[in-house]
Amino acid sequence: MQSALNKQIAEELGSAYLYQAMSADFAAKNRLGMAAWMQAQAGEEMEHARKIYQYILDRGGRIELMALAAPQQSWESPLAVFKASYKHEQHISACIHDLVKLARELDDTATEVFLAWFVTEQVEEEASVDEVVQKLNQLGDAPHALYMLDKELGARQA
Ligand code: OFO
Repeated sequence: MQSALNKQIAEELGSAYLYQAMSADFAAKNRLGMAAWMQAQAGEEMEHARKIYQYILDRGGRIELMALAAPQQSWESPLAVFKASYKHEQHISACIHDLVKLARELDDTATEVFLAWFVTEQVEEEASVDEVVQKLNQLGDAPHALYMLDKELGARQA
């Protein structure tokens, strides 16, 4: 369980790294609201990693930090970014569900209960990204509408 949780720390830090790269790509293309939204998302991912980190320590376990691969640096459109983010969140949900299964197999009730927060969080994460994907699908490439959406996303509270 400890080894699987350490791998999940790397997944969460990898999520933060990916979203920071998405934020940087938006910033380079002057989509500053979307850049801020992704920056806030990267911050949430760091929090996810810290939660698991602290849990391992609380259980008297050992932290093992792993190498992170460089994320993609550039995307062709805002829709491509948010679609990639949605796909990534589905991957993270699958990782969390695998951790729950493992905790059950090991009869590790404390870890199963700890992971319940992440199960709920993933429902929210997928829904919030999917909402942006749906909006972008409706807007197409209409520049004025994209400008308004950029402003709306920039209002996200971290
Ligand atoms: Fe995006 O929820 Fe963690 O990784």
